[in-house]
Amino acid sequence: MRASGIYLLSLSSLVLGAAVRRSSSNGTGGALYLLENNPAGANIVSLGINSDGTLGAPVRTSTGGTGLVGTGNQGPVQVDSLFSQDAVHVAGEHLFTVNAGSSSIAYFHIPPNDPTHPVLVGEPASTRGDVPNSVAYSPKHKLVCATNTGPRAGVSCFSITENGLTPSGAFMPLPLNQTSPPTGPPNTFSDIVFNPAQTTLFVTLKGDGVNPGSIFAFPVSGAGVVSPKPRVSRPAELLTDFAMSFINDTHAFVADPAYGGSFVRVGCGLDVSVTRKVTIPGQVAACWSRYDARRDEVLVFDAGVSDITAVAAQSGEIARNITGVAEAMGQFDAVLRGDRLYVLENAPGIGVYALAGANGTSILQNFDLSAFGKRQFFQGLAIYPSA
Ligand SMILES: *[C@@H]1O[C@H](CO)[C@@H](O)[C@H](O)[C@H]1NC(C)=O
Ligand SMILES: *[C@@H]1O[C@H](CO)[C@@H](O)[C@H](O)[C@H]1NC(C)=O
Ligand SMILES: *[C@@H]1O[C@H](CO)[C@@H](O)[C@H](O)[C@H]1NC(C)=O
Ligand SMILES: *[C@@H]1O[C@H](CO)[C@@H](O)[C@H](O)[C@H]1NC(C)=O
Ligand SMILES: CC(=O)N[C@H]1CO[C@H](CO)[C@@H](O)[C@@H]1O
Repeated sequence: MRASGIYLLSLSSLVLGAAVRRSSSNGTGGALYLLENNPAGANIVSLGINSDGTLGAPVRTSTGGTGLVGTGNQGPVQVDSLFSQDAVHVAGEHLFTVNAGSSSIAYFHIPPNDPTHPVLVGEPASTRGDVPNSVAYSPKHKLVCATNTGPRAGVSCFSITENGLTPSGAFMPLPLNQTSPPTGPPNTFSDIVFNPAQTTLFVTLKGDGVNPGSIFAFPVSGAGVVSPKPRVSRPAELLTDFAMSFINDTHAFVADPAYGGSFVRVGCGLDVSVTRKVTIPGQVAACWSRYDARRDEVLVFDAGVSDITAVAAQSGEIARNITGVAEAMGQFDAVLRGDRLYVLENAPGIGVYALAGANGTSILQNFDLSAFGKRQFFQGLAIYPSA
């Protein structure tokens, strides 16, 4: 009697929950996600996307863990709390993010008919390292890997299962002398990415302010096993190796807030060398980048400049300036889908751009998040569907 009463109660709350959910996601263009890296409890913030690309109201979903804010010259940093790109990653109906404070990776399933309510799959999995700050996924190998930029520094990988994440291989330590919270941005990992063929896993490490940074290239076997012995490259031109964006399997762009960024070539031995240094005039901190395959351009986002720089991938020349939202005061993590570009701003907001149209590039929306949450905790940007 009692048990069936509880059953009825939970059934009615389920039905109610479903009704509320349906009415809150009227957009038909999927969802945009960012991490709220809050030490008191981290969340994925989901914004529904309307068919024209504009954003709807933000919704929080707990990551089942806690965030952590890095330390700068003047105490806890106010923006880019993880010193990274790719704190949130979406592939197919999978979403992955980092719990920097609880040193775990959260894996969500995105319901296609309700993408603003991603559902945790199992419990977040311990990284066996400290302070995970960037995450990558290989669909081919069903493998998730993350950088840990705290005292136990290195890379951890997991296989995805119906019940959550299970460790794949041992923790792979990398030489980094850090604390928790980490002190940065110098001397922290920035980005982790698979090359397009998913045969190699790359990690970027910023230099310490005196010496160049490093790029670690871990070979991935056909069976999806990541070799714990990376090839390490330290090209003299790369000082503050930040976001790494692949153009194809042998060429990538590495953003460098010391001057703009560099095009690099990956050799047969996985050695990484600079083919062209791109100095961006007026740059302040060019940390984030994305490759736009439609226009064969790399877009570079600067924490201190509202305009976005487009660099032609073929020639390596700066192609154009994209006028950014004036109130943005800088551009951070970004994600592209077709002709739509979404950028997390230095200000508490997200800029939505149309990259092609009758009048060229235009600003579609400046979505204000100031009433929603604290800018300090916003990190990463990902989109569903991703193409
Ligand atoms: C690590 O960093 C601390 C603090 O900067 C320093 O005292 C220590 O000597 C470093 N250890 C190594 C092995 O470099
Ligand atoms: C990869 O991209 C570079 C830079 O745009 C280009 O020069 C090269 O031809 C490309 N390689 C292949 C195999 O497409
Ligand atoms: C981009 O625009 C800004 C502001 O108009 C200007 O200062 C800068 O020189 C431009 N950069 C390029 C590469 O055209
Ligand atoms: C292009 O600009 C014209 C003139 O400012 C405006 O009337 C028109 O709506 C714009 N079209 C698009 C697609 O933005
Ligand atoms: C994606 C999204 O939420 N779109 C719209 C849903 O409906 C509300 C209220 O009408 C709009 O404000 C959103 O933009």
